[in-house]
Amino acid sequence: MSVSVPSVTLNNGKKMPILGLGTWKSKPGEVTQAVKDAIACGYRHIDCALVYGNEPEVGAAIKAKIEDGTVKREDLFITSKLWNTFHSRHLVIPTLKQSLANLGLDYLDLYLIHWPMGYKEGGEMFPTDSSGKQLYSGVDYLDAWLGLEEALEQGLTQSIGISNFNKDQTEQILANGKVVPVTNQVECHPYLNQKKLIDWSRSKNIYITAYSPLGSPDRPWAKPEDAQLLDDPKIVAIADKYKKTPAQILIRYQVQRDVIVIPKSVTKERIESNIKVFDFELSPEDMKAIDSFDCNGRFLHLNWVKDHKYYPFNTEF
Ligand code: NAP
Ligand code: SBI
Repeated sequence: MSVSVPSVTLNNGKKMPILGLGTWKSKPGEVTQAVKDAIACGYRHIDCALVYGNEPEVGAAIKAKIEDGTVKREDLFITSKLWNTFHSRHLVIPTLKQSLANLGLDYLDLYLIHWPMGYKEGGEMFPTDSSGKQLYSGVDYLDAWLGLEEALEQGLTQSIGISNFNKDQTEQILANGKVVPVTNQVECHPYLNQKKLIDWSRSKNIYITAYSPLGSPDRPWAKPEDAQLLDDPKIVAIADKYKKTPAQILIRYQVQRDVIVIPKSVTKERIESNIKVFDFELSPEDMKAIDSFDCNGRFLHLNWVKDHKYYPFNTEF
């Protein structure tokens, strides 16, 4: 049975499915089947990025599901992201075209600046010095934004947006760009519910997209002693009450607060259950209870680059 996922209307009038499939850490050997399974059960929105190193394998699944008649290109919403080593304005369109070639597409639905921080350009995606420290570029994210605006004008992408930008950085884009970003994709789950950023972004007609909505348990730097959102007894108790899984509660929480959400899985049963969140409603009391779990619990703090002048997480929100 295929689920019909509702869409939100972005500030440019385009529609975006409120639930999509994440693909970071999805191995090239697993992601083609995962995306095929996702499209078969109703996902129409896939979140990709050049730096994930698996766009060709995501593209193979898209091609297969178009060829077998399950979907048409226009039914799908495909996002990719500009990596930190390509922020110079002249690099934006060639880099976007690389993602298009990888994915086998002639346009993206959404292109995001992946992070406000620029890394040293012209070499590897994670350039380091001899001690392993990340090497930065001084390139301003506004430069990258002007490149995204050009890509939009050329029809290479239907919409443009940002990711991991704080309020002040977003204000810089609003003050200096011509186009208002449609979304800011940020970490968001009950331990870091982003209420202030959501409320402020809403006032500017910018949707928040919640990444790592399950707490990113497969993040490479996770330690066994770290808190596990999916195992939180308070989440498990709510799940039991609704006869749903903890993941379904975490996904429904975002949908119900009008936040776009992109859980990742390569497991067919999980892909299928994670989309079944449109047949129940959390009570206002349970939404409030989940809101109260906020504890500034950021899993993707990237504190190894916290001395970058554009590191986004040194401000209140
Ligand atoms: P996530 O979606 O919070 O968690 C993914 C993990 O949860 C995987 O280990 C997955 O396992 C597991 N999982 C999925 N469904 C489950 C279920 N029903 N029950 C139990 N475990 C389940 O983490 P994420 O990958 O960090 O975030 C989601 C997506 O957001 C990414 O894939 C990426 O597309 C995007 N993202 C963007 C940024 C950014 O900087 N813009 C940063 C992080 C993430 P299996 O896969 O083994 O099933
Ligand atoms: C990567 F491909 C490699 C490392 C890494 O760490 C930070 C989080 C991130 C990212 O920048 N976007 C993601 O989805 N994950 C990532 C990606």
